[in-house]
Amino acid sequence: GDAVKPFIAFVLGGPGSGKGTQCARIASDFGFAHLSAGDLLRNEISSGSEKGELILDIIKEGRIVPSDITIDLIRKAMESTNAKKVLIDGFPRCEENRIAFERIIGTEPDLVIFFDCPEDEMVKRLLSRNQGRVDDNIETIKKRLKVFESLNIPVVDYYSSRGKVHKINAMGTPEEIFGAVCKLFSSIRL
Ligand code: UP5
Ligand code: MG
Repeated sequence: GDAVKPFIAFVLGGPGSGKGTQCARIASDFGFAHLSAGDLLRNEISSGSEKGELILDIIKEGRIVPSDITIDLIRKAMESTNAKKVLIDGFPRCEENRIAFERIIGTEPDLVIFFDCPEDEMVKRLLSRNQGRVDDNIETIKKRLKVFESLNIPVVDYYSSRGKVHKINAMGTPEEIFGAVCKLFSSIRL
C-alpha cells in the first residue's frame, strides 16, 4: 500500500530516567507504537543468534552497538507496525547513530522528548530495579552514565539547535511526569 511516513518521536534521557515507563503510558493513551531500541537488542540476544553474542558483550560494557545492527532492528519493527505514530525509545545514542538513521531511514524525527534526570536519582532507580538486567550493576551503570554524557547529550544538543527537543523534568512520581508529557502532547499537532 501507500507508504505514508509515520510521525516519529525519539525519546531520550539517561539510563533509568524513565523512558520505558513513560513510553508505555504514551503508547496506551496516545496510540503510539512503542519501539524500544534496548528491548529490540535484548530480544536479539534472547534469540541466540551470533549477532546476539556481540550485542551482549557490548551491553555488558555499557557501550553502543554498531548503528547498522540497531537500525536494521528498528527498520524491521517499523515495517511490521501499521501505526501512524511511533515512539523510538533510547535511540539514537550518539551522533553516528543519528546520522546513520537519517541516511538509511531517510527522515528526521518530528519530535524529540528528553527526560532530564539527576544522576544520583538514575543510579538509585537502576540499582533497585531488580529485573535481572546484565547492565544494572554499579560498574556498568557508571559506564552507561559516561557514555550518555559524552555521546548522547550531543544528539540532544543537535536536535535542540533544530528546535525539536521538548525537555521534561524526570524527577517526581511517574504520574507527575506523565502529567507533563500530556501537557506537551496537548500543545502539539499530531
Ligand atoms: N522508575 C521509572 N520512573 C520512575 C519515577 N518517576 N520515580 C521512581 N522510579 C521510577 O525506569 C527505570 C527504573 O526506575 C524502573 O525500575 C522503573 O520502574 C523506575 P525505566 O522506565 O526503565 O527507565 P529507562 O530510561 O527506560 O531506563 P533504561 O535502563 O531502559 O535506560 P537505558 O537507556 O540505559 O537502557 P536501554 O535499554 O535503552 O539500553 C541498554 C543498553 O543497550 C545501552 O546501554 C547500550 O549498551 C545498548 N543500546 C545500544 O547500544 N543502542 C541503542 O540504540 C539502544 C541501546
Ligand atoms: Mg528503557
